[in-house]
Amino acid sequence: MLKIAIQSKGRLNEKSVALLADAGITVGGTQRSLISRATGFPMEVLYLRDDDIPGAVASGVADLGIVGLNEVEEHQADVEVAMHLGFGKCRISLAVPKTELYQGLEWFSGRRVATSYPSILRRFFGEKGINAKIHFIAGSVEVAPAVGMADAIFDIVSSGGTLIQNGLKEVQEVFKSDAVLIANRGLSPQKRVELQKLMFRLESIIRSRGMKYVIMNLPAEAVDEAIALMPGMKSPTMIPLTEPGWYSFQVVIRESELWEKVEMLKDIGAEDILVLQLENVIR
Ligand code: PRT
Ligand code: ZN
Repeated sequence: MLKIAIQSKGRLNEKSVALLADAGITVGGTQRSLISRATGFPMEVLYLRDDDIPGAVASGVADLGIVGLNEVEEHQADVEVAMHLGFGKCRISLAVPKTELYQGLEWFSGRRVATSYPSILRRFFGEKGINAKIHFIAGSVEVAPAVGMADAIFDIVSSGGTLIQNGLKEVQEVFKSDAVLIANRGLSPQKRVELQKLMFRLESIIRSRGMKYVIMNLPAEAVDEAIALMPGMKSPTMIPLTEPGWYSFQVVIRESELWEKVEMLKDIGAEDILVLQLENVIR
C-alpha cells in the first residue's frame, strides 16, 4: 500500500487534503496522529512538517509526498517530481529596503541576507560570483532588516504584500515554486501501478479546475460563429430544441475567458446561458 506524506498544518495542508478529496480519497485533514488510513484509495497518510517531506520520500519512509518544489530544491532531495499540482504557487526572491538605490546583484557583495532557504541562495550567489553573508532564520524573515539582523532578505513572495508592509522591495526572483507530487525513486512495480492510478485521478481533477461547462440556447444562424468562438475540447455538442431553428449548444471553456465569451455569445443571439461547475475531465 502506498504511503503519502502531506503537510500536517500550514498553507499546503488544506489544499492537499482538498485535492485528494476531489479525487475521491478521504484523509483525516489536520490529524494529531502521525499516520492514518485513507478511504477511497488504498493509501496511508503520514502528516509531517513540510521541511521533512522531501527527505522522508527520498529515504523511503514515505513513497509519495505533496510539498512545495522550493522544499525539494532546498533539501536537494533525490526524488522524482511526478506532477505539478497547480496550487501553492509562489517565488523565492531577494528583497532590499525600498529606500536603497539598487542597480544590480553587486549590491549584495559583503551584505548580510536573512533567509530560510540558505542552500538555494548559496547556489545562486555561487553561480553569480557574489560574496554575501547568508544568515539562516527559521521564521519571520521579513522583519530581519528592520531589527538590524540583516541588510536584505531572500524569502517566499506570493502577492508581494508582506514585502510592502515591511518596507522592502523585490529586486531579483531566484526560484519559482508550486506544490508538487513527489515519489521515491525506488518504488516497487506494484507501487508504480498504484501511483499511475493516483496520478490519473489527480490529473483529471487538475484539468477540470478553472474550467466551466456552458449550455445555452442558440439560433441556427449563430452556430458557425459560436463554434469559431468556442472550439471546446473536441468540438461543441449541439442538440436541436423542439422549437425549429434553435439548438442547445454545450461546450467546456476556461473560467478566465467566461465573461468575455458570454458577452460575445449574447451579441450573436445566445439566450438562457447556464454555467455549470465541472467536477472531472477524464481522458
Ligand atoms: O510547519 P511547516 O514547516 O510544515 O510549515 P512552514 O511554516 O514552513 O510553511 P508554510 O505552511 O508557511 O508554507 C508551506 C509552503 O507553501 C511553502 O513551502 C511554499 O511552497 C508554499 N507557499 C505558497 C508559501 C506562500 N505561498 C507564501 N506566501 N509559503 C509561504 N508564504 C509566506 C512567505 O513566507 C511570506 O511570509 O507568505 C508571505 C508572503 O506572502 P505575500 O502574499 O504577502 O507575498
Ligand atoms: Zn517548514
